[in-house]
Amino acid sequence: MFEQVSMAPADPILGLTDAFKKDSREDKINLGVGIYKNEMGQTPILATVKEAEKRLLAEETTKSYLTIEGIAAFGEAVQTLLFGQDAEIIESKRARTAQVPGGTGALRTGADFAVKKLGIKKIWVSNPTWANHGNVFKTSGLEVVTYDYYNAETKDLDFDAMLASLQSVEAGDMVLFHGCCHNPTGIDPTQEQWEILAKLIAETGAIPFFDFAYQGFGKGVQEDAQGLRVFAEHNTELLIANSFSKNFGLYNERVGGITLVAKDSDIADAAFSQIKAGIRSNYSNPPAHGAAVVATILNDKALYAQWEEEVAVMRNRIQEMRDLFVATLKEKGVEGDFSFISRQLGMFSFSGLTVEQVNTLKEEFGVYIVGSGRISVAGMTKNNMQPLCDALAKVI
Ligand code: PLP
Ligand code: TYF
Repeated sequence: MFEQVSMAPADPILGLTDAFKKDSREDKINLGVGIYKNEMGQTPILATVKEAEKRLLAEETTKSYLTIEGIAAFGEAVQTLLFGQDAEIIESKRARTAQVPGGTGALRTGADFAVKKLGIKKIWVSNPTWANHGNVFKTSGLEVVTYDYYNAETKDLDFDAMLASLQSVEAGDMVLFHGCCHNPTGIDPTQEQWEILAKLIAETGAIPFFDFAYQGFGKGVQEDAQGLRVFAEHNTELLIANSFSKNFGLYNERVGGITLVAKDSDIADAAFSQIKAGIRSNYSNPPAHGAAVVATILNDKALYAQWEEEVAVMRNRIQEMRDLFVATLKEKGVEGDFSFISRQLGMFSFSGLTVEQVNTLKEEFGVYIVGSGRISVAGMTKNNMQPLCDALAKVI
């Protein structure tokens, strides 16, 4: 029967990585996939992760199954990271967290729950958004519609247009927000804008779903949670999909959390039992190693402090590359104001490059950028900055 099946389209981002690997040019530059690279162009293992792994190797006594929801200390640590120390949500036991395989696993688990147990039919996502959002939500059975987000002219958030499209949200819909470091634009709402959005969504009776894949990459671990925390003040029900792929560099360990917040603890228990039932019928229970590493670090005062430093190093290096990129383009006399790149947050910048320019960069200069013009700033280094900006000077 398999001969009836046609070839699936390549993932636009992962397909680019494949093409990059096949490129034999030595001076090729990969600004495609959102993976952090250090000044040497490497994606290193964090020192805190190495230390936690050393401890786990010495102390682990069993490889027996975890529970469906995973390591309890992991779930508690996730909630503290999301809502803050001593948050009301935690004190009143209104949140439940399941350890899941990555942010993607969290999105899928949340979407399955929304469709099967809440009867939700439609999810609103920003235009543009991460390419995989549509895949995940459609596979869960949701209709995916978009709200306006980006103003290509001002290279900023089009907040008025965003509010105007969100006027059409109805009770029983779900609305996805990027907790911070919006992928692909690098543009987040301000504190005041989060307030307005939080109140608006509360009035609609829709469920807010936060995708939180870059906590710590924007302004800081606590600062980046402000939008979510404002939403939690105005909305008694929430779903949050968080990923530890980037901020712990645990990409291939597949570590994330799905957290639900309910009106009270009893409602949370019943709702969470259905999330667990969904997991049971999907992959039964999560892999242990990555989450054990995260729990070890987040629950140890010294390791936590060191981890925050390590996240700050990654965040600051990206910001430094943003500023250097803007300065180098100017130095080379490239026309236009690129200062918006310094203002954007997280791994990505929406460059405004056209598909033709992106193609020329790849074919003639070995510079790999996603077709949308999204640049992974995390792939820039002091070493590749000159050739990168020379190439850009030629195509712009
Ligand atoms: N959400 C967004 C916005 C992302 O950019 C990513 C990864 O790049 C994810 C979710 C998925 O994260 P994970 O790799 O943990 O599945
Ligand atoms: O660069 C991005 O936006 C992501 C990266 O399983 C990514 O698509 C790659 C593989 C994966 C999840 C995310």
